[in-house]
Amino acid sequence: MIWNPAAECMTRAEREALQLARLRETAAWAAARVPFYRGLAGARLASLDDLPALPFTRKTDLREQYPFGLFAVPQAEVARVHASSGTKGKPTVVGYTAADLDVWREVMARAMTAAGARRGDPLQVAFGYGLFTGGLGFHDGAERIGMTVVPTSSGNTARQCLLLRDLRPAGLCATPSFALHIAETLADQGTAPADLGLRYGMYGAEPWTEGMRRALEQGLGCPAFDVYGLSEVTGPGVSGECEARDGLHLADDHFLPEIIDPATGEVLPPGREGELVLTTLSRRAMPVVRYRTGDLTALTFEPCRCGRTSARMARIKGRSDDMLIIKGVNVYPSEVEAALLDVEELVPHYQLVVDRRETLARLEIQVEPSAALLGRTGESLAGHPATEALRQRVAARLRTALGLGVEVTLVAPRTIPRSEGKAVRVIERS
Ligand code: DLL
Repeated sequence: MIWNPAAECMTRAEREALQLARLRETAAWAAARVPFYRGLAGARLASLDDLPALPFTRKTDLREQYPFGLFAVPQAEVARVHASSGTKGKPTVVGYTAADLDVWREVMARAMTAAGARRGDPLQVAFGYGLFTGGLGFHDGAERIGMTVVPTSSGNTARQCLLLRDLRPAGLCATPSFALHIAETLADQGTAPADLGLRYGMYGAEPWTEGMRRALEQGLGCPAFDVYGLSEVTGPGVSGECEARDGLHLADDHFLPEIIDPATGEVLPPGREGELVLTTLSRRAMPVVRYRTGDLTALTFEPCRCGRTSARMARIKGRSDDMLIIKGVNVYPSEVEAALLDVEELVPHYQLVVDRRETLARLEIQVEPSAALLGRTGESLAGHPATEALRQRVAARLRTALGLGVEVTLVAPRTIPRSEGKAVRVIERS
């Protein structure tokens, strides 16, 4: 089912005409109301090809304009604010007019419908509620569809499991790492995935891999769909997977995507991996032009078999600032996850420990083997005869995947801290 066929299935020509009209409106709106964007006044926008001539907006610009410097409407017209977590200094505040919230609900309804959500379905929303856009974004989208919302928010894993069993929601949404923690807890309690009756899971807010998708589908007994977004541009719903699960459909009538080479800023052609840059096309409270997301992906404009005609983006590989440089080799945590989950005996609980105390940074990968592996013999990890052989196999797999020798430590099941939101994958020792 397609939520809004008129918007989601228009021809490329119709889409591009709409994008150009909205881009001009956005540039004029921002130039007239936001000092930071004054330079956009009179920018030449004869076609979409003129977009690369406009300057980028960076995360640092949002920080410098904290809290309201990029707002384009008086405070009284701001219906809601959200904020980024602000792990590095001040948070980034973003604002929405009532009409902006309507657009957000619309794009969420599209992404959730593409994943299988239907009017009347109960949905357990296990994303955090509050300044983070996950909880309220899914909540509002679900209400727009006419679903029955179960707003559990994040955390309290035992209660999440109880409600999944007793309220029998059709869908669950959470970060993939928290969903995995829920699945593991259900298994501990002896609940079989098939007994839950879940029909779909919608996951996002952090990078994840196909291996994680398999683990979630097995652990929760339902297909897993990727939903992407960021607060600077609106929140979840910027893109999401359909039943074909062959890339995430961008709501590109509201968010105009480009891919650039992160080093040079040059625009890259479809299919090439680079940094995603987004321009909002309908946002009024806080338009952003050519926002550098830091997220690495690639675009395709090929038609999808589901009938939607939007641009699609590949699963996010990671953020450029998550990239580690170890002995001159670039390493993304998602590449480590993908390699680890090729090894059947491992579970998706892992951490990258970076030690910078010596001149050359060293990387240690800590990962848990599945409890079943040890359970068969009842032995402890250290004394288990298979441990050293498995460790060597994991190290060899990582060496091939990363092009780098890393230290591997198999840690006892349940020792890596479990996540209730965005998982912390990298620990720095310095
Ligand atoms: O994480 C919005 C969101 C909530 C998306 C719920 C999906 C589901 P922020 O806290 O502003 O917003 O963080 C945005 O998270 O730039 C990406 O680096 C990362 N991210 C979000 N979704 C995905 C995804 C929300 N599906 C930042 N895959 C983004 C990989 C993701 N990374």
